[in-house]
Amino acid sequence: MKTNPNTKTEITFEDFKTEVINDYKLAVTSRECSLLGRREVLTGKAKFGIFGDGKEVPQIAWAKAFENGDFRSGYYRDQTFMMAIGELTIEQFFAGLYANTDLSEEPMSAGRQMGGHFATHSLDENGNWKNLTEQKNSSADISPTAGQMPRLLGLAQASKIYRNVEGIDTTNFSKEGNEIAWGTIGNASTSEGLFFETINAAGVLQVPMVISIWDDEYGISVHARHQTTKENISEILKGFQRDKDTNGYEIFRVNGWNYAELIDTYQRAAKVARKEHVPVMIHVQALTQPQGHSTSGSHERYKNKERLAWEAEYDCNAQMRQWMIDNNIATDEELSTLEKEIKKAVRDGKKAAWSAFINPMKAEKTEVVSLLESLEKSSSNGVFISKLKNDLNAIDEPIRKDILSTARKALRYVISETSNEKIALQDWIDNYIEKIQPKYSSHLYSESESKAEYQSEVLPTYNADATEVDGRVILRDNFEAIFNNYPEALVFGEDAGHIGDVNQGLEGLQEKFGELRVSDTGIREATILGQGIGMAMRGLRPIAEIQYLDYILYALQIMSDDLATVQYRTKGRQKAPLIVRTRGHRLEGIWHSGSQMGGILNLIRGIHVLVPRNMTKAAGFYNTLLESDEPALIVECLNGYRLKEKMPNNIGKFKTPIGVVETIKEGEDITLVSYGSTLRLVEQAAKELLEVGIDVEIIDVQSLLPFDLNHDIVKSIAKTNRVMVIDEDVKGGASAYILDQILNEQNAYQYLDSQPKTLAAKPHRPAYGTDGDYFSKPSIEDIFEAVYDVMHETNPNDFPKLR
Ligand SMILES: Cc1ncc(C[n+]2csc(CCOP(=O)(O)OP(=O)(O)O)c2C)c(N)n1
Ligand SMILES: [Mg+2]
Repeated sequence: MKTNPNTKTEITFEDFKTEVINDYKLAVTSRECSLLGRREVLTGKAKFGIFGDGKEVPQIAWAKAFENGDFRSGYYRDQTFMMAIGELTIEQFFAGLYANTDLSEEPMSAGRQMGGHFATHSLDENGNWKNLTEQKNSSADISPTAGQMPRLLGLAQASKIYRNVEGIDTTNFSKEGNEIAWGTIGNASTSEGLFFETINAAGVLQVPMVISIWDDEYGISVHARHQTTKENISEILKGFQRDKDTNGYEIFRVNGWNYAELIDTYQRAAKVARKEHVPVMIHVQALTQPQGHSTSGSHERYKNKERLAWEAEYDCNAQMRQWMIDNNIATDEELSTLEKEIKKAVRDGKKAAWSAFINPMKAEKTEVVSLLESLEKSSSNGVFISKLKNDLNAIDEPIRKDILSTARKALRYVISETSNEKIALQDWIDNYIEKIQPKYSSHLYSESESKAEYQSEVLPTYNADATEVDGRVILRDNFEAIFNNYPEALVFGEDAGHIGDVNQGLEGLQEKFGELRVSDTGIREATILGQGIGMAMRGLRPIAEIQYLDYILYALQIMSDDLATVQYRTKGRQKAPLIVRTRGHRLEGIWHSGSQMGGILNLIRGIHVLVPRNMTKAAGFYNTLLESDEPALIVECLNGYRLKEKMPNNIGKFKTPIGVVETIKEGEDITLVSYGSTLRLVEQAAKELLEVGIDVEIIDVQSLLPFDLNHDIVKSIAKTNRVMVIDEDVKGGASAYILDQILNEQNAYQYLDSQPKTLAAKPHRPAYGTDGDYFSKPSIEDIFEAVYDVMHETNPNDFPKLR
């Protein structure tokens, strides 16, 4: 062989040999990490292990085709690839296994994710973009199988946008759209709907996406015959193959133990995807799992002797080794020496990682032991404190739980004592929690200067003769301003392109800004969401439209598992400031007027949830979010597009602040808290209540996450001494969330003279038609009567029983 598999330029046999040997070294290093990693779990030093053994060689071939600027979206088997691109050392591998919370030791997630979940840093320590074109990039993994697929689509589509849309500053993100988004998935996970949805969408969009399927015939214990029709994913996906007349995929099939063929395949795949923006599928077959699926079980339970013998023979590292000997690249002896050296290097790396993990905690233990020693002497409960101290001291390799729980328990023995030693321990505990808690809880939201909360309000302003227009016109004109102001902004969704969305909030914008920036998509909510995540991770400002709130459930898993956790799971080193636009509430029928707000709120902590009551407020939220670096969901009122609103004269500029409530009617008797479409009913009920002498105060929450950052609601309750939360979700949903915030975060209980109430919808889905709505959701009469009842209870003389 005379060609370097990487560059295809003429090289000497010696150079070639060196490259192969280096590749083999890496394969063996990765394998040794897996073997030792399993031992660390079985001996109790780490909690769980899932490794890349049996998948080493294809990942080395892949890494050779992976260039700066490219992105990976993969899963837990990809450790060899991460090592090959220089983004995972032996020490870091073990730091991940131990859950080291120091980002400089464990750069994947600072110990937040279990080992095998990989990431690179797209942001610096201040949350600013690094130059992604000068580094190899890996979007942060998530555990749900196939959950990496929707995001992969967006990572690939970003290249298409950067190549074809003019006016975007590409400096940090793209070189003419030449970047490939590389995906990996296990054979069994291709059974997931997300896989099929993504494959189809990438074929439609023709984006530079290369998906590798690591096929080891199993998904934990379940064989391919239960997973895949014909037991062969590339066989059944043959119809996606492009031909001279149609778009589609290039599909390759290659054995995972064949080093030379793998290198050739990955080079060919890269060429097609990078240059032509054609998606590629590489079915890497005949892979193995030398240690079984994970540390949780053993594969001898479900693989027969023949299969196990075959796996031993076709182990990709073993095959590569034999191939090297057969082709005079190295002798058996030379390789054995090399393998021994690697074993030692991995052992040393493991030891270093363990010391880095445990030493800081040993020091923390010493601090507490010494504090307890002093406390024991000064306390009448010294015997008990001494026992706690000795128990802690006996733990050679303590974790933070051991240390902190001992300190906290010790404090209980000195509850009724006063001493400097007690104060010292109290201070230590407070400082420790303050220092340590963020290691586990920071970065659920952005901590950068562009945090959405920092955006201050800019009010809409009006000409004296401002006209009243349909709400959707304000939204449309505001979107037009957004696309003019932000070349990197784009919107896509079902019917969002040609007709400008089902309610015409994007009317005419495709003509003005082109099909790439204002586009129609297939009916595929999960990948619409994923498209947004991937593009946002590469510096674009996507607005992903989910046609109706009711259908967000299809995308909710990806919002919850992926989008909501991006900042958190990377400790602020990746972000996806995606805006999800949807519309809902109060129209007609079970699937066009639902309000799953409680479910949404509780599942997507990490994403802002905004519920504007009209289109001016909604437009202001879009303007706010585009100036910030965080993801958000905006729920527009489905019945508000044709309601009249005054046209502001500062379209594109006014901003609705997030986390700020608005008092829309002042009153003395009771505070009514609501949001969105329901407010219109609350306002009407308020007018009618005034007729019987009840003067309510109405607060529009506007922003459910974050919630009333200034604690204005409790100020209102301090005045009225009564509160009712009204919404159209089921009982225990959003209204319960709001009441919890008011009672537990704002301590409103101290001002209450009446029981705090919630008024919500019936537990079933809303029935069809006007009567369906009337008998399913809180009506004006329901609100009137619920409020009246509270006042009757307070003052039955002035407010005699109504019914
Ligand atoms: C949505 C979801 N369901 C189930 C699991 C549990 N699980 C983890 S890995 C796995 C098997 C995956 O098999 P495959 O895709 O073939 O990958 P392999 O581990 O064989 O490389 C399962 C069922 C999960 N992580 N996510
Ligand atoms: Mg498998």
